[in-house]
Amino acid sequence: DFPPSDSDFHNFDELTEVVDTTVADHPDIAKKYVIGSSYRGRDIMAVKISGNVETDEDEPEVLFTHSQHAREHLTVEMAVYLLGLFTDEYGRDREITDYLNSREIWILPNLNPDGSEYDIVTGSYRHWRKNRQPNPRTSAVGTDMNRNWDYNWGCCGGSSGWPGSQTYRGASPESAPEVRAVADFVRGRIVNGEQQITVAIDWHTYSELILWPYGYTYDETGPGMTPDDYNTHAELGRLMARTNGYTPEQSSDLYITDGTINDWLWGEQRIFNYTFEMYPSSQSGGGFYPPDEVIPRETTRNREAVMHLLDYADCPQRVIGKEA
Ligand code: 0X9
Ligand code: CA
Ligand code: CA
Ligand code: ZN
Repeated sequence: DFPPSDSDFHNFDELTEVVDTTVADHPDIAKKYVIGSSYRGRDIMAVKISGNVETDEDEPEVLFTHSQHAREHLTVEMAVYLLGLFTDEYGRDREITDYLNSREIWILPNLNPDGSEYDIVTGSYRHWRKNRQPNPRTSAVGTDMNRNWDYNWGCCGGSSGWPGSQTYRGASPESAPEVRAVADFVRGRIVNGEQQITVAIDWHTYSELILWPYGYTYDETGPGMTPDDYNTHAELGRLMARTNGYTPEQSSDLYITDGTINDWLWGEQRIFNYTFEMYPSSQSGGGFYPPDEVIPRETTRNREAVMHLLDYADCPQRVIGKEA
């Protein structure tokens, strides 16, 4: 489990309990789905939150994915925070009530439960990043899920073909069962030929950044990314960054990656999307392991950014004064 001094963090059983309690207490607006299993058989959960949650209404859908990387435990706390925020404030906070009555929100609170548990099971942190899928003909375990997505997979020197690497891209795109489950879920949100999800955030730590695609190239525009697409990403990214003090930039300004969820969500699904790298800004704030005392402050810090994302879900291009 987590060390006693960090007991406010939720391990996977505790997260599951939060999800189950949340949907039990708010059955009209919150519903749990199990969209697949991890390599070791743990549930990949999705929670839908919306007015009339039982009905698939024709409302823009918003996706939050958390914890692709095992050691980035603060992102699970961000999911716990959002679950509580949306359900507790529905019918109380006017803005949240209006958003939940006009959008359908999907929170996937832990994409990599095997990795999360492996990281904490000894009681001391192991700095684990990847999933826990074995690789044939080597003792090196794990695929970096955020290099395993099926868009320009392994194209550009932004991942490794060596199983021992922290950024091992896997044997083939979607070879990680967790990535495959989430990709199938997102593809499943195509209704009558139209992707229902319009905007998304994939939560990571750390560095306090808001990143937008593409990550595989330094170019701003390219195949499938017009100047309007780029400027929409950039303007909404900057708008959100003004509320939380993170630094907004294109993903590749940090470093080149290939096979990330960001590039796939845009390149294949045309979902406007961001990587949020949460607290701290640098190693001195605790790196991947900040103390649990910071959880309330550093999750609440992203409330207004999330509200902006929900606001623009009906038409992200509105942020640059265009109607799509
Ligand atoms: O490398 C990653 O997958 C992300 N950073 S992390 O430290 N959380 O591992 C960043 C992904 C965003 N894409 C690029 N930076 N190109
Ligand atoms: Ca609804
Ligand atoms: Ca819908
Ligand atoms: Zn990460």
